[in-house]
Amino acid sequence: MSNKIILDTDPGGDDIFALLWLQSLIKQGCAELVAVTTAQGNVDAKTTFTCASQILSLGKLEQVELGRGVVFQGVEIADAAYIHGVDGMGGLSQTLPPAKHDFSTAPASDDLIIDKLNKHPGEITLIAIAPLTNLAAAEIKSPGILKKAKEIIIMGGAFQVPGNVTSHAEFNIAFNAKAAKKVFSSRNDIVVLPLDITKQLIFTPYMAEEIKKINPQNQLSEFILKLSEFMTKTTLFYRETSGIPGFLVHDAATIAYLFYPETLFLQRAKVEIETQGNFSKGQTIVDGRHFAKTDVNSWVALQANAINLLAVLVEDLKFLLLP
Ligand SMILES: [Ca+2]
Repeated sequence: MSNKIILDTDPGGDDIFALLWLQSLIKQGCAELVAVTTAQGNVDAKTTFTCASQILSLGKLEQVELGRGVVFQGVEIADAAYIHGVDGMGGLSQTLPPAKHDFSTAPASDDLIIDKLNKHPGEITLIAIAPLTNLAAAEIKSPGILKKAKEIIIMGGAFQVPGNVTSHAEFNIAFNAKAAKKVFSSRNDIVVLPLDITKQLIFTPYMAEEIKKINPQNQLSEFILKLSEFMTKTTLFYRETSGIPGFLVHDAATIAYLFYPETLFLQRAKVEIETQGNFSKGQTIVDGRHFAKTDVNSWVALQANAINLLAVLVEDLKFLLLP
């Protein structure tokens, strides 16, 4: 039986790796992509939409419905074009087939989430690898809708490590902290993949070269290699990998949780979102003291088997490239 999935995404280099990994699992018959809902985040809503459409076309998934991101007016932090390129994919959009989906007529991402969850209550896993604006908008429009997901898996937060946009906050949460708070109060079993583990997930150009050997003539092989090289360059500049040549595939951790849970260790916790603090806005907090865990809302991954996680990612991307 395959997993029905909605991917909420703001591509983004690491989003693209999550989406390609998912495409391999679809090819293997393990997953079914019900819709992709794009979000404003790494770059603006129209650019993430176009980027996602191009990646879907590249994987011959242009029939998958694509939502346009709900625009959040109160953004206080810069987008992440400095890491991912102005097109969200290191300038490589020119090399891909044009977008097949039309932004002007596309459904809003929150409406698409509401529609799909109502049609398949309890069946769809919602994977959120972007700021949580779309999910929160869906919950505000249709209170209780997020409970109709089979499971919600989020890449976001930083608990025992520094943040990546401020000293204490991670991008997806800090971009729209109030939206994050809304989503975390929607149910008691949110799965969280924070920077604590994604900082260990360094994908290297060497891995991309190994993948390319499987089918060097395939357009996707070259795309994976070029994207890896671009992301590695910006990542080294911003010192995200302690000088190791590679880049962090944060968002891919969500796919690992769903299909290779043996690579992650999770802790039951009540995750709180700081929406006020002068210095800590967007921080994710759990109480680590030895008290009864009342009112828990999440499962948080704080340890990972990074070597095996990256190994299965590489092997699945190889499978995707097989003719
Ligand atoms: Ca993302």
